[in-house]
Amino acid sequence: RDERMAWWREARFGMFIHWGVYAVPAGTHNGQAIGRIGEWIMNRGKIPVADYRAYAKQFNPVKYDADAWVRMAKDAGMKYIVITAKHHDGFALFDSKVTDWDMVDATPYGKDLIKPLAEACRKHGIKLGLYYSHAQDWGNPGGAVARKLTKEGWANPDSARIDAYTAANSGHWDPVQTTKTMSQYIDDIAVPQVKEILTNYGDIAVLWWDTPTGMTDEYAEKLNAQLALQPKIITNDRLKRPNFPGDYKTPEQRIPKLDELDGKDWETCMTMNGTWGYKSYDNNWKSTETMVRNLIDIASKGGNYLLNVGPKATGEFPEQSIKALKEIGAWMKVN
Ligand code: FUL
Repeated sequence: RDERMAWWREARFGMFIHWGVYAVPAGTHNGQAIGRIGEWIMNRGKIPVADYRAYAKQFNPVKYDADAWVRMAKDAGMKYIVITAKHHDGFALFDSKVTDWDMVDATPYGKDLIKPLAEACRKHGIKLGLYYSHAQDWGNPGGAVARKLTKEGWANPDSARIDAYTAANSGHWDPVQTTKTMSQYIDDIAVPQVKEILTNYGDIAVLWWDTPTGMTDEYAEKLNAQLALQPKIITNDRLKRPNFPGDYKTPEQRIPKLDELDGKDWETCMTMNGTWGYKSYDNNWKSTETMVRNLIDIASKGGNYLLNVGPKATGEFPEQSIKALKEIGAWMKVN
């Protein structure tokens, strides 16, 4: 394990990328601003599966330049990239043979987005990790749904009825979502897709599981077994708690205090503004100074900093992210 972890322990700094169909609505659905993090818009807005799928028809990132993305990460001093191969909306950025809810089949762009990124990472000596939402999947039948209720209710005029429905259906809001069991979803979608992402893109350095909603040890075992396809891979701690601790812990949006450290490896993931997935009107940007201070704080405590970029549907990074990456890179060069 120490051997597998060696590069990661020295890396200190990586780029998280949250990219998917949610970059199209970018925080607004039917003229209504949907609260909180952008990649949750389908759930927060209780958008029916068919309506959300319509957004994919507008996902045409013709300005996507994987090489430029990797260079921006590298110039900022980052050593690895972790991108959302599939987030909770179930949409695969890669070419998946087990569903048509993917980049190749559901969008006008029609091309795998992971492939060019894997190639660019290899070319520039940057490690590539893949985030995969293994339990939650709101777009493929049978996937789990975590409920994130708030005091004000759902951002939907019909929220009372929908609330009653989700309460009775484990968080699901569209009958299509429950046409399969979770066990079927694990066998038909999650396991084969993890196989796909660990087979088709060369070396994958990290598998970043997320939100173990509804997971059993049996499901986790099936998914975990796929890691054998990449003998050098490392994983985070989100496959299933507590029996699958993975290789490192993942404090989210926070830096552990000194007395919380227990000798285990850890990585703080953090947004540059208030959202992971792109939201057109989120201007709550951290200053570059704050981000550099965070990096110093984290590195001095022995952790890694996974700093997020939420690209637009066009394939471009937000201007503020580009600027921050440049400024962090300038600081890294003199220190
Ligand atoms: C969370 C997810 O629910 C968020 O959407 C985001 O991906 C974050 C890094 O992990 O648990």
